[in-house]
Amino acid sequence: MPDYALMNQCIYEGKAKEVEQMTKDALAEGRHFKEVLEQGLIAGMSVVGEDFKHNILYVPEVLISARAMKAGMAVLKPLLSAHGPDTSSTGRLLMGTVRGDLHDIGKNLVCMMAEGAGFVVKDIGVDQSVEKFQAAADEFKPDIIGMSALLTTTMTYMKTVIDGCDKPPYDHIKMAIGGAPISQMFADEIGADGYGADASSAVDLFLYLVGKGPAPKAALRAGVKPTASAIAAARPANNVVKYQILYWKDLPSSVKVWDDFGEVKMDLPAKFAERIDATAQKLGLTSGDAYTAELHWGEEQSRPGTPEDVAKAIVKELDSTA
Ligand code: B12
Repeated sequence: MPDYALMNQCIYEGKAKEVEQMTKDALAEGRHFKEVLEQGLIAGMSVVGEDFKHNILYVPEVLISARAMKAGMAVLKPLLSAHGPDTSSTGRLLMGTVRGDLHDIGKNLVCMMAEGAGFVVKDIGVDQSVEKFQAAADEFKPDIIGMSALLTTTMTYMKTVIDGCDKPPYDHIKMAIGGAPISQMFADEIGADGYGADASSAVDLFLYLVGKGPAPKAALRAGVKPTASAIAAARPANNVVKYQILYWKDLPSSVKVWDDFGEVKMDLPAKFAERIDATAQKLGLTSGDAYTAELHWGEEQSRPGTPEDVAKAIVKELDSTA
């Protein structure tokens, strides 16, 4: 019997090679590919999804887990496609980033998490026109079309795709949207069926749209969590926190600070992201994989104070030296 608990743990820790080997071993042992998919891969990724939802894991860690799951999926893919359209799947999701937009890290993450939840996913990539979405829908027959946009200049194109799919044979397909500049208000404005603020709310939304989950609660972006006064009172006066800075190459991007009572994550001001963007483009590290490969946490350090105060102080210091 394969050690599925260990396989789940390897996905959580992002051990791609181990996941790939364990998937191969499970099949060689004669286990059904669906069992390996559900108990080995999907179960592992769902723990990652839950921890991401509760801010225990952050985007870079989830990306690393997603890569590990992808390594296992690559082994199962030929078997999955050999069995034709999977009628027992959770649903069929067609995903793409809209025309003019090359950002795909968030989209890829949503695809991996949706696969992890049992959806059959077709990802048509970045810079996709309404005609390309329609052509892919003709062939793939999705229940949901998911669109991603990261630029205020490209998000408006989502309406073009929605309008283009508001006629037979596409009008039964649910239209979901997401990306950093997107909000529920924008989704309502352009007639989308739903919006997801992050990968785990995206999966909740997709489940709802195929009638397999409850209506998602109003999507809110995770920010600095309000700290209950009871927690503040429990902190000793000489409290010490730990912190780490997230870097892209040697460029800082965000900071996380925690103690026994809570954790805070803060992004640095927009100019830091702009600098990272410019450097990534100059170096040609623009594909999702090449870009994420450069993300890493700096060493763990400590300071006196509360997570909120220390996070604010570090952001201020980095800002003043930039
Ligand atoms: C990485 C990055 C890049 C990389 C992209 C690499 C890649 N292959 O994706 C590179 C360097 C190529 C790049 C280029 C550019 N970028 Co850029 N980039 C970013 C950056 C730093 C991070 C984006 C990201 O990956 N976030 C992490 C992912 C996981 O989050 P996410 O995409 O939001 O996805 C989550 C949710 O939104 C949701 N979601 C996403 N899609 C979907 C879909 C559905 C259906 C659902 C339900 C949910 C959902 O779930 C995801 C997972 O949790 C942001 C800054 C920032 N902090 O956001 C700027 C940023 C988006 N970029 C920006 C800009 C301006 C550009 C450039 C125009 C720069 C330039 N001057 O050339 C170019 C544009 C290229 C183009 N035509 O697209 C601006 C956008 C400003 C604006 N409001 O329009 C930002 C905000 C930086 C800034 N402050 O200036 N960029």
